[in-house]
Amino acid sequence: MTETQRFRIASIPADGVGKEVVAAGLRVLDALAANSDGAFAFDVDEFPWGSEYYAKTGKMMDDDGPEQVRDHDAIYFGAVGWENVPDHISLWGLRLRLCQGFDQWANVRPVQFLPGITSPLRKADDTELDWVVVRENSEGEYAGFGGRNFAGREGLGEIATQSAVFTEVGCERIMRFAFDLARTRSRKKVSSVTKSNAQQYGMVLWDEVFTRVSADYPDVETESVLVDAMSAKFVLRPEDLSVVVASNLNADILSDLGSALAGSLGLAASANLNPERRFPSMFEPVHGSAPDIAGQGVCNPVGAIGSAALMLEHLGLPDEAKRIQRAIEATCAAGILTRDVGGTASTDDVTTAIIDNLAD
Ligand code: GGG
Repeated sequence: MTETQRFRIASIPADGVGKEVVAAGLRVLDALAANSDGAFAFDVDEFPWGSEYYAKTGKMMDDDGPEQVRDHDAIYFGAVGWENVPDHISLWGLRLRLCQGFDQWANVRPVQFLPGITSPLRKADDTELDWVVVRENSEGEYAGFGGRNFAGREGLGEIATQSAVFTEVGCERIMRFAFDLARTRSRKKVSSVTKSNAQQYGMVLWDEVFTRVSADYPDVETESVLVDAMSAKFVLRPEDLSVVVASNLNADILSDLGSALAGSLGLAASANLNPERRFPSMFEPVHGSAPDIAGQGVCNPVGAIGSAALMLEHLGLPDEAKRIQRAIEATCAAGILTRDVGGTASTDDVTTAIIDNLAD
């Protein structure tokens, strides 16, 4: 018998529904491993970081937190944000500390239209829709560059600046990532999104790098679209999209719009990748901690379970990733849905149905 391939996963459920959906995703991974005839297994270390940890320690994670998770094969993350901690402290203290510290510069966010889910988009009834938002995840508007002047000025009060940082290297690597991804898809097209008419420095650099990089991919169609026009296009001409590459903030907003069009934010999966594999990559649902429904057992686990599938693909288990994806589709098609997508099933019901459908 061949030796079992073991994967070390750092699980960080963090806040609110993050705890419920990560538990659901881990159940699915356990079920897959149990049925693998010893081919692979997951050794999961859970870290208690998040807003409750902050209430006890004054920190979102340990000072040496990144060191503690660094040797893992991947990080499985839930969601961050709770009312006891200002949002910018919780985001920068945990999620962004990991994304930026581990140079997870590519954030891949597929927008998938699943069978059995009613989209608010009329075209979703009869047009095949599926695109991927590739988010620049290391700089741009999230560079954390700026300051506040507490002295204030007569009549003006306090002053704050927040600068976006665009580097040629940062733009080029995310664009090449998007083009390489487009080459693996049936529609070979990359749409680049900026607001370069108004933001004439960083985003004009982005446009110029896009033009230069495109020349190396003559087989891939391209377009450059302003973010306001792209928001309209998500609604009006989504069939024309395949890979959409955008800066940190623009892609964050667009991917929420895409998930809402696909039926719910609860469905959307995401991968924060360090493509060079110098650091662990991190997999998490796009949604946040959803305090309004947290702890009730009703949140949608599909985004987190889809993120576990992206993690398996990254770990070199593409067939198992496809099994999870097919099980998600079968479960939705059978109408086993949580209430955000019009159903009455609980988080556990949907998770159990996905596990049952893994066998097919
Ligand atoms: N699971 C995703 C998550 O926790 N997101 C929290 C959030 O507020 N994210 C903002 C961002 O990533 O820009």
